[in-house]
Amino acid sequence: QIKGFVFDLDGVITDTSLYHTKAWHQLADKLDVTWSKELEDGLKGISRMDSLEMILKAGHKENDYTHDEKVALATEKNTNYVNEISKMTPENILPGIKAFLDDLRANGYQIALASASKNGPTVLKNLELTDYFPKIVDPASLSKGKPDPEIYTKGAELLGLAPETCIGVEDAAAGIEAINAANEVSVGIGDATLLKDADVRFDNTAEMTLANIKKAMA
Ligand code: B16
Ligand code: MG
Repeated sequence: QIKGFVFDLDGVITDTSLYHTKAWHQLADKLDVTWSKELEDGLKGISRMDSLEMILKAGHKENDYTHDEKVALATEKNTNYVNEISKMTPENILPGIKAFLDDLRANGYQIALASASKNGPTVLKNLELTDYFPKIVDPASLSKGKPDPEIYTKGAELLGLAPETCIGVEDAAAGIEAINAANEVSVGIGDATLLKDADVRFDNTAEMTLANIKKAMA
């Protein structure tokens, strides 16, 4: 019996993953690290500092910078990202998401946000969706990022629900891994190969409806 939904933000509620990608790609170019689709997919859902490490490792440069220099590089990426999200409006909500959230509310499901992004509350505000997410896991409170289950475990805890009664929604492989390890039901949005471990998967957000989820879980 499903009672709650725990949502990823970037790539599920809105397409900020495009802005994250753009800002990291720009930094990778500056650092002379070759950009690839593999790197792009691998970065999704990964925390800011872990993302930087992943990029540096891809270029075998992880030992070339001090901790303070790494923080400065991550801050530079974030400044570019924050500039992009400052222009966001409710028009940036992905197709069907608003209707889906309304449907969840109308049917008494509880809703929480499990985004690795420290910019999550700002994005929700710009999308005018803050009211839908009374419970938000604070990414700064986490000891480990996705694919560790911690963020999804905390999401269920915030809702006061057993993990088995929660559905987690994700666009990233690392996120699906986290949901599965937290013992929640995983719903993936996107590529079938990338999200092969999702319990239920849709090509895009427009296909994610309560009826379609129930059908897929039956
Ligand atoms: P920030 P999600 C994740 O958000 C993004 O997918 C990932 O690309 C980003 O690096 C991470 O948030 C941290 O974001 O730098 O804004 O704190 O997909 O978990 O909603
Ligand atoms: Mg995501």
